Amino acid sequence: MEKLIITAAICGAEVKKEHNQAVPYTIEEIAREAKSAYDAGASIIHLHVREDDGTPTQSKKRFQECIDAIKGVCPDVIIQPSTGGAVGMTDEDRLQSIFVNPKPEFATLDCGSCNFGGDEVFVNTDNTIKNFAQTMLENNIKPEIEVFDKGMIDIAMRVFKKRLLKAPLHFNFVLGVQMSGTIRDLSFMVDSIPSDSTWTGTGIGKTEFKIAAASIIMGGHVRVGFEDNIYIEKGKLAKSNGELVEKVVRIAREFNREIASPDEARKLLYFGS
Ligand code: KMH
Ligand code: ZN
Repeated sequence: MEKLIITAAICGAEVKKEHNQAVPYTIEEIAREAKSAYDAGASIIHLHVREDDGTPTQSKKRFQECIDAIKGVCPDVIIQPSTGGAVGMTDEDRLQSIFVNPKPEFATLDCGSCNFGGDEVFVNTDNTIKNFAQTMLENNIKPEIEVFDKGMIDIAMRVFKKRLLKAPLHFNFVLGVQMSGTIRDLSFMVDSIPSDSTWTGTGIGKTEFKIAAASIIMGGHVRVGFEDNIYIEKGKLAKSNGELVEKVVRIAREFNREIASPDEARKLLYFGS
């Protein structure tokens, strides 16, 4: 089987220090958490940024500062800025994260709207998706298609048919937000994408390591991190993103999946093609 690409979603926009003290807010904390994940085996950092008080922001300046700090401690890591940001942000704000210098190699493209708990709805209209896809295409940024339920694959395929996405596509299946975190749902997603695609499995909350293990066995790639889950095991907070990545590496070893370096991940994901 191919080497395993591990993405670390180190920060997110929703989780707070009140949930786990190690959640990073400052530039130094973001760099510390990125390095812990990279040292443990992550080749991709999925990046949200915060103000020092923890407020989520899509400020280009803050992204630039955080990216420069991460590159200072792990120069070859792939940085994947979020264009999802936080619920309620405008499209214009959300897209600021990709206008850093140099342009990122990779960024998220959320391909539909979904419920985000309580009264929150994460809105991605068809026009938003097309606009974001076109902007990424024009700037030579590979999109990671974020899929919170099956309809989002169908939306992505319609955008693909309009030539706003280039094959081979890369999908990230996020289970446990809208669709449930079951192996049945993961299998259905995997069976629903073009056969030349690559994919990552992300389980939210207590489904994180179940979805990680299933993705490892099924030949996909894995995302873990504080954005998705703050526990290393039931009732025990993770000390760092690195600790979460280490656990994935241990599971992967049991199934003979070697871990991809950032350059190997670039090839496996067909960057530049
Ligand atoms: N924070 C969520 C509202 C992404 O990064 O593209 C959106 C999100 C998806 O996390
Ligand atoms: Zn995110």
